[in-house]
Amino acid sequence: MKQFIFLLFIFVSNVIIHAEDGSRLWLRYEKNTDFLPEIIFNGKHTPVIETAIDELKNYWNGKTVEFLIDKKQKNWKDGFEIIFNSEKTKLTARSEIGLLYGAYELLRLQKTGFDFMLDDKAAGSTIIGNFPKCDLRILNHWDNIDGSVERGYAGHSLWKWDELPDIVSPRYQEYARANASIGINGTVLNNVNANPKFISREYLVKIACLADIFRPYGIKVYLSINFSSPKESGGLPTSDPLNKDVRQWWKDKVKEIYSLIPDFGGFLVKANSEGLPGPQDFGRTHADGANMLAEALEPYNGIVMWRAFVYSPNSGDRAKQAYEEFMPLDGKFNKNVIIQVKNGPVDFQPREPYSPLFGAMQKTPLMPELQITQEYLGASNHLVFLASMWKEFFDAARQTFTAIAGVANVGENTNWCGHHFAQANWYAFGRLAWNNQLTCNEIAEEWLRMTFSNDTAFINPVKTMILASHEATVNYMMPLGLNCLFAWDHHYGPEPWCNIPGARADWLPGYYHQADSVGIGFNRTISGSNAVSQYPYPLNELFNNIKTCPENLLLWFHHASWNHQMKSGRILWDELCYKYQEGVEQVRDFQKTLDRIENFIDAERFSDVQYKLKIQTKDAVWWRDACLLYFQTFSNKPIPYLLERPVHDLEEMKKIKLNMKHHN
Ligand code: GCW
Repeated sequence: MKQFIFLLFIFVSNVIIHAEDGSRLWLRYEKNTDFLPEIIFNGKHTPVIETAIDELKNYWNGKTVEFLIDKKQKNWKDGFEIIFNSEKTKLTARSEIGLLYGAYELLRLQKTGFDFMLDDKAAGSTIIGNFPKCDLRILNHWDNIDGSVERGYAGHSLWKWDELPDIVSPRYQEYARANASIGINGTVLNNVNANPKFISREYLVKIACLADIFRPYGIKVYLSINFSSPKESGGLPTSDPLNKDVRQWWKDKVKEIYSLIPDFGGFLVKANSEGLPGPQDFGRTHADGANMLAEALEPYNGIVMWRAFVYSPNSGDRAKQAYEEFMPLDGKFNKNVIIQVKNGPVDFQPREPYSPLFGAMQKTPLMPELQITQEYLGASNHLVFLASMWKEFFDAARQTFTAIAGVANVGENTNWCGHHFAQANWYAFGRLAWNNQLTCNEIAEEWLRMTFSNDTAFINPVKTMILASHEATVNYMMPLGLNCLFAWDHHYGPEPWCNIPGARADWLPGYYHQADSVGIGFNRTISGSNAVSQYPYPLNELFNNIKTCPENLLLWFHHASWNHQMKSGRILWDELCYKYQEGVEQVRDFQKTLDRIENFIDAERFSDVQYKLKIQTKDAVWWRDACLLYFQTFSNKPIPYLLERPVHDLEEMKKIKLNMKHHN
């Protein structure tokens, strides 16, 4: 009977259907069977070139492709130029990796239905040039030695440390391929909360094995290090960065690493942050610490990515602290140090203003750290297209970057990211790291075409949905500049009331929302913490003035009265209620959108996403009710009568204790 249904299915659909578990990501090319295109290359056949040739031989449906290397095109970086005409396609790059990226571009264009002959008819050929804006496009894995992933929602780590180097999972290569296809060229394999063991010989051998697999895809390996490694694992009495023996220890360690991984990228360091060791433990500065490592790495062209995510409970407004700590060090770092700064001044919240360090540190290269994993955006349950949030950052920070990092959202789940649509965030990170001038619209459309269908009846509504999804989430979680209303231990659901006796104030929601009978929000104006003055003119004045402060950041910068007049004509309290309600309604609309396109996608992915949207809608209602009912205890105002009534009870919601395992 089963067989009969199966045959009937094939007969009716007339196509062979793959298992649609999401494992193929956006790389859903059909393999050439009858005919293999000719790929011409007269230069040296390196592993990267071989990858490029294989990809086109297997998946390019067009005629001959000729590869050319033109070393003179210095400013092309890793980019390429494609000249297409009816006879053959010429792909030129400055280096071998540019050819690989060009090969992926050809496949992308083919898959998304690009008309290669468009210009050809008129001008004889179509020319496409594509050059990256940024050199280092790096994923940061927060993967631990025991296989868990900090803030990971797609299962365990991809890296099987117990098996390596003897057993090599096929997913290592698939991972490298997926990254290369979107221009990512580096990966930090382990958590910034780093176990010193990662740089032991035992682990370096395993890491070298991964580096070998990634190399033909142009991906370099980097490691997070623990600042007290010399003491923890080197047997030295100290890890003081100015101590001669400590410096020598790092030099020897770096030498050992390069003997195993000749193209090793460098170190990522979280130091003197959230209890981790660092140079300040020895009365030294972040620059002293970073420069010691930089000196050891310099002979091999390695770099140090030193994180600026530092704050302490006794140093005033948390949003100001990274700036205060790092600005005085501007110009004091060695040239192979890059300061890695989270996009916002606090911590990957659903919406933050950009970190004022960007643009301010003029003598030190900075790289933004974006979070692809949805620590504060519904984990792998909520559909949130993060490109919208990142574009907001790029537009505001107005700086060119030589490097950019994204905290990865991949794990061993079959579909890699836990939610089919979370794959779009991995994709978007790569594309924006390559060129942050791309629009959300372009990226969303590209991804949808690659991952699902070229049918505009599918693309248009789904694109509208994903482009609205970040704002929708901000609306039902933390509108108007609110932030950090999360539950203490999982950062998934709401706990604006959370108050753990003895806990650090800056780890509790009340520190951020400051709700009282007068109003709500953190006063960061010149009459408050004065964080506004870390921004350049005229932004500082714009943020400082409640009349000109953008309303989507109002409560980030102001403690506004419940009766504050909003641009809509409503008072703040009512506006807050409307925003939460809007978020709920938006997600309900997403459910409708999805149901309408059911016939355009496979049943498996459809039902997975449908299921997740149900969770998201329930969660949106939970967020709305929790926040509004709690804040209502301060505002003492009714929820506007035109709006839906809460369906939860505040006291009941306070009892909810989530076991995050159910949300992975
Ligand atoms: O947002 C916080 C996270 C921590 C993380 C830290 C950081 C890796 O809750 O899990 O630790 O930021 O970025 O260092």
